[in-house]
Amino acid sequence: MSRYYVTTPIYYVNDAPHIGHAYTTLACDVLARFMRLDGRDVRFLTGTDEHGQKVEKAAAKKGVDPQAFTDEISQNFRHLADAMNFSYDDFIRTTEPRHIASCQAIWKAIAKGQSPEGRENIYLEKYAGWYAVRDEAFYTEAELQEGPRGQKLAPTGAEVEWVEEPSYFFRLSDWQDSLLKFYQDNPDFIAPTSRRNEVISFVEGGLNDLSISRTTFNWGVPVPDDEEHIMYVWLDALANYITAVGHPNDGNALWKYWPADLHMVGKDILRFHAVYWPAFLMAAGIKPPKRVFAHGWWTNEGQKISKSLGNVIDPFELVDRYGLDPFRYFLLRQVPFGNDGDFSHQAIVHRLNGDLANDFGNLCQRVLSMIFRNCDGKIPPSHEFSEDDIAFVDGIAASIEELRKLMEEQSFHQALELIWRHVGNANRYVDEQAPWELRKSDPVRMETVLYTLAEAIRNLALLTSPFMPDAMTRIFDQMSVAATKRTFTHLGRTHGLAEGTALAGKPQPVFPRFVEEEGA
Ligand code: ME8
Repeated sequence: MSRYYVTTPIYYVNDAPHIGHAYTTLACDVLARFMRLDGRDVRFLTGTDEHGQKVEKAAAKKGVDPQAFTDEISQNFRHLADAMNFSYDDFIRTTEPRHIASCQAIWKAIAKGQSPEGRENIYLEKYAGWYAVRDEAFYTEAELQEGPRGQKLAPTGAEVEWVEEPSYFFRLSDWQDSLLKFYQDNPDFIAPTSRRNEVISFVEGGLNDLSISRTTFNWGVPVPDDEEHIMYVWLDALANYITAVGHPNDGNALWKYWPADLHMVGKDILRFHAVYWPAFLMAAGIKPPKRVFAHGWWTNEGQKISKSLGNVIDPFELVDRYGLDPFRYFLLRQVPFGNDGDFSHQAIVHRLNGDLANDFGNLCQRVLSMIFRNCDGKIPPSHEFSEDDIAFVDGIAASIEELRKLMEEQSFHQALELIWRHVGNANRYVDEQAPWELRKSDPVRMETVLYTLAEAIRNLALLTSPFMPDAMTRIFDQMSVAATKRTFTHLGRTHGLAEGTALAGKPQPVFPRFVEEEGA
């Protein structure tokens, strides 16, 4: 069975989860669910990034010990995963013993190897330069900008501070050619293409060696054989992807999942994943991942989302207000994946009432109610299909080929557009065939039409279920589709609906319209 290993970034536990975290993990969840339904052996990893100065400072601000602080905040990300129905297989925390062992092992492997220029990969020096705690990143003087109060800012807008301390360095500069060759040999490694080009020109511009240890605070993984130093939080964090599949224990059965098929990240952290991470891995003698996709940024009604602006979007509230699946649908349908997107309540209501309630919801409700009323509550016999009936249902099932391609490219919005073209066809088919008229004039044909539509709905629900698993489960339940028949092998006509199967009762709308409350 072909394997599929997909990962989310591990989120900093300095703050409450917000819409951005929900978005990235949702994209991975949809991929994981799609691949499972398609018969693949899936591993889906998420978790929390718990070391570093940023987390240490957040804990100190609350007057709590960092371990107690991370224990508490990490739970909030699990709660988000539950609230969003994320089907992760493993939730890693970087403070776990398995991860500390893995970090120290990758450090040792890097230190043991040599750079392509035949030099040691890790050497001890002093770091004197700029550091942004918010980004947990080092910046050169040339990269800095002046803020409104004359202060120095990183290109991300984060405040920087001057740091001078003994530090181990990773000889990144020696890995430039190897990285460029790797990008060339693996054209799908970085997506979308515009981001790939950015990374390549950054690497072509020359790489500085990277400071990979800190000495002025303690909240991190100790450097092997030098207890004065803790590992740079990004080396620690990136290693989570191999820890979770069994590194450094070579005999671990989970290692079969490496290299990962996809690291899903936001565009803010692409450089860490597409430059530093493959260089660390190559230096440690481990294969780099197959692909990194950097998606875009959500803003709130046109404004950057930030705690100081007080416009952070709470995913728990949105799930409560609009329902889980409409929210999941909106996030992946509204914005071409890879682009930035703007959140607005108006836009989500529009999607919910249009695409979901009017288009998909109405289709199901109309058809299932007609079956319930006119066919004794049972899936009617199909009798004889017309060529159009066959083309209509087979067309839906055949779109799996195109969907596979779109999912491999992470084109979620196009995948949904494609499914919704078939939803549109199905609604047109209802109108053209007018089964309510056939009831008197040709009841046998009415049964064929309703059977065909039931099959269409079942196939549409299968294709949609990675995106909206709960709502589609409700549709399958209403139609009494056997639990074992809810995978992609059951796409197609007559592969899942037995004639004469009783519906599970009077059909209920799956996507009720959203009605704005008075004064809301
Ligand atoms: O960077 N729009 O963690 P983090 C879209 N711990 N996505 C957003 C977003 C927004 N407005 N805001 C955040 C870290 N994200 C590191 C990662 S991985 C080895 C270590 C998402 O908590 C997006 O995926 O700051 C972004 O890359 C991630 O949250 C950053 O999460």
